[in-house]
Amino acid sequence: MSPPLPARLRPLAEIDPEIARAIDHEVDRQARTLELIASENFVSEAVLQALGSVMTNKYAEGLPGKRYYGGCEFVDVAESLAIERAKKLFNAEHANVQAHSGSQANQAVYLTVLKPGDPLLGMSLAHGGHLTHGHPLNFSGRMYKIVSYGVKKDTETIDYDELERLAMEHRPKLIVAGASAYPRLLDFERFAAIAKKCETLLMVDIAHIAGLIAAGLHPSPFPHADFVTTTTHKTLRGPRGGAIFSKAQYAKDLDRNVFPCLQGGPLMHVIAAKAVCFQEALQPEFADYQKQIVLNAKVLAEVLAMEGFRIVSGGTDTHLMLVDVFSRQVTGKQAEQALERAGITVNKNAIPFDTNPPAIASGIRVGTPAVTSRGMQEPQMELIAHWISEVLNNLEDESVLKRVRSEVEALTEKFPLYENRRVAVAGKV
Ligand code: DSN
Repeated sequence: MSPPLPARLRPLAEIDPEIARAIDHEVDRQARTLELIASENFVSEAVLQALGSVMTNKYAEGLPGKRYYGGCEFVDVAESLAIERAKKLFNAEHANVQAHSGSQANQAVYLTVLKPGDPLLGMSLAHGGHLTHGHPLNFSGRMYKIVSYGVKKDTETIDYDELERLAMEHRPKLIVAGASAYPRLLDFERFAAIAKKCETLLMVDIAHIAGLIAAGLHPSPFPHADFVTTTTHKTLRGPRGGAIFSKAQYAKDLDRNVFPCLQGGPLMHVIAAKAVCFQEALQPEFADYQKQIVLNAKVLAEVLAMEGFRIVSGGTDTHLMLVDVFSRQVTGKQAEQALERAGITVNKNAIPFDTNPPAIASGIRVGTPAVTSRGMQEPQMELIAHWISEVLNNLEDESVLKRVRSEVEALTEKFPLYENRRVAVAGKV
C-alpha cells in the first residue's frame, strides 16, 4: 500500500469539507438562479484557471523588469501581457494593472493629483454615483472637500449645466465622471470641456461600462480624460480587481502611488487572470457579446415598462436599468427579497430624489451582463420581465413565488453554467 498523500496534496473536500461544501453550493446557486445584479458576471474557465494558479505564491513588488524580489521572470511575462493588452483594448497611453479593486484604483488617482482637503467634484451616490466619488462615509468624503453633482428631476439625466456651474464656483482639483447606477450614455466631451474651462483634471471611472467601451458601444473617455479607472469583473467579465489608465505624462507618478504608496505586493494570479480577460475582450466575439447585453437590457426595460413599471429616465442605453418599484407601492427591499425567493437576484437601489432611506430604497437595479454570458437573448428577457412583474404583483403569495422559482430553474437548465464544476448538493451548508 502506498503511503497517504501529504496534507498539501490532498483535495479541498478532504482538507476542508466545510469550505468545499460552501463552494459546491455556490456553484449550484449560480447555476440555478437568474443573476441580474448589474455589476456581476460569470468568468470563463480560462480566467478561473489563471486565478487558481501558482502565481498566487509569488511576491513581485515593483513593476515588470524592476522588482524587489528574485524569481519574477514568469510573473513579469503575465504582467507585461496584461499591460500591453489593456492598452491595446482601450487605446490608452499608460496602464497599471495592479490595483486590487476599483476603490483602490480611484484612491491611487486621488493620491496622484489631490492633497487632503482639496476639492473634488463627483456624482452623488444618491443619483447613481459611487461611494468612492465622495460619499461622506467613504475615504473620499473624509479626505477631500466634496462637491456633488446629480441628475435633473424631469429627465433623470445628468444636469451638465449645473455641473459646469458647480465646477466654475468651486474650482475642483479633479472632476470625476462615472457611475454605478446610471442607465444613460455619459457625455465625456462635455465633461472634458467643463474640466478645460475650469482648468482642472478629469478622471473617468468606467467600472460598469468598460466592456461596452471596449466594444465601441459607448463613447470612449480615453481621448478626453487624464485618468481612467475600471474594475475588471463587471461588463469586462474578468477576475475581481481594478486597473488604471493615464496620459503618459502621469505614468510615473501614478505607478508610484499604487506601489509603494497604497499597495504592497501585487496579486500576480489575479494579474494573470486580468491578462486573460483582456485577451478575451480583444476577440471579435466579445463585441457581439456586448451588443447582446445592451439589446437584452433594452428588451427587459421595454417589457417591464409595458407591465406598468416606471423605468428611471424612461429606459436604458447600457447594460442596466433602474426600476422605480415604489411607483407600484413596493419598496426596493421588498422587491429584492421576494425576487430572491423566486430565484431572481437583483439589488435594491435608491432612485434619484428617493423619498425612502437607502436601506429600503424605491428602486431595484437590474442588469444583463451575467444572463447574457449564459447565452440568453431577447425571448428569455421577455420571460424574465414577466416573472419580475408577477413576483412584484404577488409579493406575499408563496405559491406564485414557488411556481416562478420552478420556471426559473427550468430555464436555467437550458443555459448551463460551470457544469464541469457542479456536484450534487442537498440541504443547507
Ligand atoms: N458595488 C459595485 C456595484 O454594484 O455597482 C460598485 O463598486
